[in-house]
Amino acid sequence: MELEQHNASLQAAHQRAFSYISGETDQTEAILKKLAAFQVAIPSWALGTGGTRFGRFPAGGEPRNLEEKIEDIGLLHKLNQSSGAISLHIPWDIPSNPAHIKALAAEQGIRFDAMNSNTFQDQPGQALSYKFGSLQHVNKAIRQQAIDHNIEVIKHGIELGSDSLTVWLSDGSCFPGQLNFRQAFQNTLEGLQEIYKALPDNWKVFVEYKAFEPNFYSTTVGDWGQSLLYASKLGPKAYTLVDLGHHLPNANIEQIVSLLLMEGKLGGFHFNDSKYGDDDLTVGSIKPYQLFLIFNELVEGMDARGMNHAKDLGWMIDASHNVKDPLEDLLQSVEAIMLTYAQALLVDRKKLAEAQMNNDVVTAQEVLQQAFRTDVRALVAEARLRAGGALNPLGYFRAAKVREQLIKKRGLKTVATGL
Ligand SMILES: [Mn+2]
Repeated sequence: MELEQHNASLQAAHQRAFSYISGETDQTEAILKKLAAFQVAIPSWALGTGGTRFGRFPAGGEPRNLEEKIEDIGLLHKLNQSSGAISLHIPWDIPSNPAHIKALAAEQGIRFDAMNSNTFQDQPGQALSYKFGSLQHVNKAIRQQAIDHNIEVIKHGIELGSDSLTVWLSDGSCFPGQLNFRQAFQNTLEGLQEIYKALPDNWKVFVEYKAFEPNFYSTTVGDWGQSLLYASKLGPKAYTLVDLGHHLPNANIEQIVSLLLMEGKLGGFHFNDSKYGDDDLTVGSIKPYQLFLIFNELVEGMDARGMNHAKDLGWMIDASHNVKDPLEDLLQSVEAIMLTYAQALLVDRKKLAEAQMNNDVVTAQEVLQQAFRTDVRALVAEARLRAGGALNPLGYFRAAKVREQLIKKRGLKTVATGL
């Protein structure tokens, strides 16, 4: 089935819905422009079926190498026109021929977003073990190995045209007494300072925090306070990265986002959803209103600082799942992000500010929920259509039997690198 044919079959229904929503706002064209510019990076580890420590059930036709991962993202981007970036994980996806990989990505309209280092597991042939941490380690040689790895990741990123590094450390402790907290912090800070020195002038480093797991008593970058402390001590190229699944239950993430933006220290975002912990479920599948409140703060905070929504923060998905087709799941995640962004753009900011000034709590809630309860699907679809995408990416994916074709080409029992 051709894309044009798919779009033509849905055009009449789409036009009805689009006319309705266009009549609800005088911002239609401005919103469509912002939606078209907004791109979400797909992580190289989300293209295959994720597993748990209990099992893994491959979908079939999964990408066998970096080239095929880029092909898959190209496919997503062709359909939704909002996935024009990839976030690479090293060493799972070391480009053996960077010029070739860069050209391949450019062909598909994909750029390289933040690079991700990995000092949370030992690689085959690795000299020293990260069992008791990496940058926090009591052994200087192990800290140095972790620093060297991060510098290596920066070099790979430079070759590909990336301009940021995300550092997530699993460092921490599982039992009281295991660590001297201050020593662990100082070691980690010194390591990050060495990595920071290796950053090109136009690069950023994102310090990602996580409350717990795999360490269950303390985490050395455990919350936004600790991340902000590192980022502040490091300097202007260092920022905090918020991963939606990395908080303690019921944390007010929208408030964290608001204050980090106020301080100019919010660097990037990892989207996913969760019910219990770092569940890494499809974006918007569990708590869509929370996602809306977060986007509301993002839009308000970025506008207050005159930031470019599309370019000034790193937007990435960080999810992994066990039961869905990974590509269908990513289409759902990107769609949820675009819908929520569109809703946040619809918030009547003037009315909200007035309600806040008057302590009119009821109106403040009404303003937010008015936007949240607006069906913006036709707005997002129109932006996608104008950019050359599919009116219904998921519908097209199934109608065109994309997974079946991938299985035919790649086989049923393939496993994506890193999984
Ligand atoms: Mn993450």
